[in-house]
Amino acid sequence: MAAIIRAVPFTCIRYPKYKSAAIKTVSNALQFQRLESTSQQIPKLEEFDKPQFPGSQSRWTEKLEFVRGDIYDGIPVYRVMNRDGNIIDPSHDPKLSQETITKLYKGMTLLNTMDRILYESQRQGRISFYMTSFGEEGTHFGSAAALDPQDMIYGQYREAGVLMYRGYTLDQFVNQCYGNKNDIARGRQMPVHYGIKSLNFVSISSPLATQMPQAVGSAYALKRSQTGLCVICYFGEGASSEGDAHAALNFAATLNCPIIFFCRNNGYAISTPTHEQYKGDGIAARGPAYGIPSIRVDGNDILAVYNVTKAARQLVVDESKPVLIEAMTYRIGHHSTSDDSSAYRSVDEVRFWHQKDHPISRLRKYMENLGWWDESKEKAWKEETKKQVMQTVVKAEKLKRAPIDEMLKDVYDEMPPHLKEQLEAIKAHIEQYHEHYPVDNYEKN
Ligand SMILES: Cc1ncc(C[n+]2csc(CCOP(=O)(O)OP(=O)(O)O)c2C)c(N)n1
Ligand SMILES: [Mg+2]
Repeated sequence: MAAIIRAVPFTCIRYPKYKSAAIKTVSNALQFQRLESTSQQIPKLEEFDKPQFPGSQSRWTEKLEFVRGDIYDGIPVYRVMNRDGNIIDPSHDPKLSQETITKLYKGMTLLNTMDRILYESQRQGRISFYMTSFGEEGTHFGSAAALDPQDMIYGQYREAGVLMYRGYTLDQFVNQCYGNKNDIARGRQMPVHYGIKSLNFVSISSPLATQMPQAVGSAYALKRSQTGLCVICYFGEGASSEGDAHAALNFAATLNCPIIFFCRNNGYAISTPTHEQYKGDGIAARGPAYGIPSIRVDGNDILAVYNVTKAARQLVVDESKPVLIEAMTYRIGHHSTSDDSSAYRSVDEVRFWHQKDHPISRLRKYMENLGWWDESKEKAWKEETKKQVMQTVVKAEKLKRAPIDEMLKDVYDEMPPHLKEQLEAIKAHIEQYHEHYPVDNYEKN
């Protein structure tokens, strides 16, 4: 009896899952003390014959077996629509209104047009760098639509659609890529390294996975302030191989942080295909090892991405714990303007995804099935988007760059003496050799 009671708190602390059984056992035992004369059974001591090692939740075995990576078929891919845009199980149709679906479709296609034009701008030497999101539009818009606008977003760099859904304007995108005086970052970031406080979108930084522990820190702060909000952190499957990814997942799990880890598995980390990146069942399979509820979703099915992110948000906020989503998709474009993917993958492979499994065409089929979209609307909208983006680019190109003085500002609240000195030296140098610098392209102070 005494042994049983002593064992209970010990078991509960380490293994919360046994808590209710243990509490029941104790109350049974206590009852037994009071009802000695009845025939009630003392619980079997074998119930507690489980390994007591701190940090394990398993049972004993006498079989000598290695746990292999191929013990199961893999985590299934959740989908709502088939490739023809038909809903498979009507109970999973989120039944978004025509207005919402049209907004999502228009956003995805606008992003697509903006990507084409800014990609070409880089090829023509008008901007220094660009990254497209071709083929991944469903992951951006499907997830963004399921969030609260106040939820904090940490991106990797290929999530322009999330920002577009939040309300970042074409002017803001294009000014950032041109690094002109109207760019919020005043030209001090590489193109596509967007960031905007008012939309709760933290500035992009290129070193892979650095956003992940930072996002967990934000989520921890949100948990402490009890706002009912959460963080979503986007990252590529390539970034998941960074040590920072491990640190982030483990901290989020152990500190019970309200964060959605959203992995875009697009098949490549630049030229490295997934089969050379990892040997396990993708990224979702890592979640349970961290104690994180995880799910895999068809990233080319915007409705599935929406459902999964919405459910994840609910879980994250209600239970204050992280969730891991692995959205399966395909990077149709080159990694960036610094890459030529024909060196490491076939044209046929890319064509398959472009023609047979594209998130935009799938949503279009869904809309056409409902009579919400047709060829003439498509044609008019395509022309409209092209016009809008071209006009924005023309405007952005005419704008000067921010004054040279701005270059070293905003790093510190107050500029320290060593930066002041450097700034004076830069200005004196440009003054002396002004004929070698395009000084007229910069706004005067
Ligand atoms: C720490 C670090 N290592 C390497 C790089 C170079 N790099 C930039 S993007 C990239 C691939 C990332 O792939 P993934 O996370 O799958 O994202 P995707 O580009 O496919 O969207 C690499 C290796 C980097 N930016 N940072
Ligand atoms: Mg990738």
